[in-house]
Amino acid sequence: AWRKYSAAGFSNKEEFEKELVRHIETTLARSLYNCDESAAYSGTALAFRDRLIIDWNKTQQRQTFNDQKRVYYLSLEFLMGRALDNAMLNVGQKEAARDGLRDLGFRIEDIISQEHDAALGNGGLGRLAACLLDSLATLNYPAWGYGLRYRYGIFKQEIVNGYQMEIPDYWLDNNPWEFPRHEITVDIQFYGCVRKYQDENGRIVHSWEDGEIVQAVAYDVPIPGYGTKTTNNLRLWSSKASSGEFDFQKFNAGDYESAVADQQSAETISAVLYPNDNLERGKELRLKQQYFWCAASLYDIVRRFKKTKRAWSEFPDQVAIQLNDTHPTLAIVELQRILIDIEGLEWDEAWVIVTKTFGYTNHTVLPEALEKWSVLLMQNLLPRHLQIIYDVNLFFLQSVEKRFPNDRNMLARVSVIEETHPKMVRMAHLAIIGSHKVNGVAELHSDLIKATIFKDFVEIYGPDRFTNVTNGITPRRWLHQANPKLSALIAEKLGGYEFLTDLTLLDKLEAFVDDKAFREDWARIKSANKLLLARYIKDTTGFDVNPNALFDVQVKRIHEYKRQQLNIFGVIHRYLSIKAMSADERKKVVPRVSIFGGKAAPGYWMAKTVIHLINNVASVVNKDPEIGDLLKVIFIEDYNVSKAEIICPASDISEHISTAGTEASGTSNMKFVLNGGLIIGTCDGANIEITREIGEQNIFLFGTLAEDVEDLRHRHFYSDFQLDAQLERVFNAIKEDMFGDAADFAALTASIEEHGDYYLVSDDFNSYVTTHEMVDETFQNKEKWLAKSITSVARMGFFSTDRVINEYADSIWNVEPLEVKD
Ligand code: 26Q
Repeated sequence: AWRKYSAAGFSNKEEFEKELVRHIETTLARSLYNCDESAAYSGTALAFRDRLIIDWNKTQQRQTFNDQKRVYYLSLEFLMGRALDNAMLNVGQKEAARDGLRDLGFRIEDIISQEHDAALGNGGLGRLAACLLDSLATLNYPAWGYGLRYRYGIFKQEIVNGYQMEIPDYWLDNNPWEFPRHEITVDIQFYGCVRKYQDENGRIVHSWEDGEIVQAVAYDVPIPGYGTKTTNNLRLWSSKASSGEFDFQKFNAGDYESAVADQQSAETISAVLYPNDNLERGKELRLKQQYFWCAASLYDIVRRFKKTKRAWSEFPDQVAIQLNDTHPTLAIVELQRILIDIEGLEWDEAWVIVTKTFGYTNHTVLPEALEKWSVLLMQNLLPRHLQIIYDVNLFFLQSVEKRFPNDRNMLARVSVIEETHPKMVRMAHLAIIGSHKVNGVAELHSDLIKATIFKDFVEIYGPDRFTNVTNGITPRRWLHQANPKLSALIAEKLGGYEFLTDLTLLDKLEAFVDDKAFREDWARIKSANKLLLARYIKDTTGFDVNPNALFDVQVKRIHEYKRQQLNIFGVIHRYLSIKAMSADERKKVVPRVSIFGGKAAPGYWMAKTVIHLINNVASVVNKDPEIGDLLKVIFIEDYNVSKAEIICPASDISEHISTAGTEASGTSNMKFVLNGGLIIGTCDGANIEITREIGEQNIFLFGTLAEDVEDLRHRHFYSDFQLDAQLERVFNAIKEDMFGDAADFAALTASIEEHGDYYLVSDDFNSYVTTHEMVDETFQNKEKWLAKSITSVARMGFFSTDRVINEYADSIWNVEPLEVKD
């Protein structure tokens, strides 16, 4: 009986309650009589954690025993959001918990919302990593994530007088989801120098000596799959002063400050997530973070491999490492260093192993986001790695020269070293040379990188090294968890929840598009979700919004290329138009709520200006008595994963309006469509494939095509720039101080009127406004709108990360699933 109890945890309401009470009274040392929501959250989390641990141990044992190839996903960001709801749904005990909590007088939703988001990421790239982990576990792949355990995640955003303020996100206090592994540590070296000598066998040896040592400590997070025992591991490294680093000599001599300073400098490495999204700034601490995490992860992976006692040549048969963008590129260099300097392999033998092991995913074409590190910085911090980079580059350039003799320009273009002042290491080039596959994240994006930034490499390696894996999202979090009502309705129609693990089954919904009762249910669910968001808006901003209005949403990081400025200019245009109308004309206006959310990188002035403008427009429009319900503008503070779970199910239309060719994929577009929202978008990133899947009659596309962007930019500079006439009216209103001091927004309007309109806001403004008129018109026809919504959801099967993971597994990793049995 004891075995059963401890191995099963709980499997019904009564057993859950028993566990909950046990944890509250003993683990938390609280009395049931003063158990608040926070204690109920902790008790529930601990009860579910016990469940996960059992499956987690089983999974790890089975994976070790079975000894087949594993995947390691290296990402500096994992934007996980909350874990409890996900754990409850994945082990299938949410109803037991709901009933048990109700018996104690709690609503499960209130308990779930006690949890602090795990926000170890900026945006799309970090959230993609989280969705991929969910699918890896659900599909039973033996896979580990490796990342950094930041003490501070992405900052919390507050809006004060219309301006963004950044508040530190300290999130680690009583986090039940992480397990410190104080026994799993790795010493990581920085600085120092390289000594070269001949050993007794006459072999040249490079020895990296006299550096500083920082300790990496492992913290493990269980990643449960949905409806499976497989519970994978996410290992996050935390930095700590190595015991040698705390200088007792200094301490005893009374030099406390300096003794503590060394320790603090070590702990700074994993202290904070860099809050830039799609922008790189060559800061030494960032490079330290990258090496610290790559070296610790590789040491761990190599240690695991060595236990199997296999020949080194088998390493790529046991290990696949995927690089989430170029941030972990040093892992390539570190593996080569381990193999040649420590394990004594020959260069060529080692390099074959390295390239077979790594795959690299590119997430951007924006030049300002391509990682470059100054050679001097690299030489100082990682002297041996720089030597290896130079050797990799030398052998690479020699091979290129053989194939393309006398093409010095080609050599300069593809070199890992950019010969500027100062010289720079181009991380993307290193990542391509050191990997067997390079992939983009949507078809257009993969084509663009082949045609532009990586064109020479396609010539050198042939097209086979480059491939596409279009992004997806996990339907567990983004449909079932975020929108339980819609998920239940779909399950009712399809006869069960199989669609959650085979999203293509959604296509069976098309048979019900004309089913009247079904359509009513569908519409009712959207209304209910809008009501929840309206309530959230009321609670957090104080504004009343009409839940029957068209909810128009743009939530994502604030960036010029994503063009929130186009959206807010469109809102101003709408406002001016309504102001100019007669009372009769106003009766025909479709009421709208324009909802914005997103963070600006703290140093990104233009993005902060856009936030300021949105908030100022909101405060003018929302209190204009002439406007009433016809238009409301809402900025939702501190947009994050858990807020996305409220917002996505409540949108009628969402905006994915990047300048064509700039958004690699976008993934929120998928979240909105999967939740029955329509989208307005440009022909960019995954919008194109969404259109292919759902049909062009079900999406509102507008704007310049990617192939025409360069030409237009050129013309802005070399022929007279003509501001769009309607946009000019908008600018005039801004300049007349209608939304506060015009000087605050001068840089924003000038970037368009005077500095070449790089993002083509003026070029696209007319078609944007016209397309929104079509949105209004379509929205008035409720039946037509509903049909589009249902049909689109039915056709979204392609965009599950389950499909994405199977593509990576087959075409890049060559790994097989491994089921975990009792
Ligand atoms: C690099 C160097 C130094 C500091 C920061 C960075 C850095 C950090 C984050 C560079 C880029 C990022 C994030 C990029 C990102 O989120 N890209 C998005 O990836 C999504 C998943 O593939 C795509 O859907 C989005 O289109 C893409 O913008």
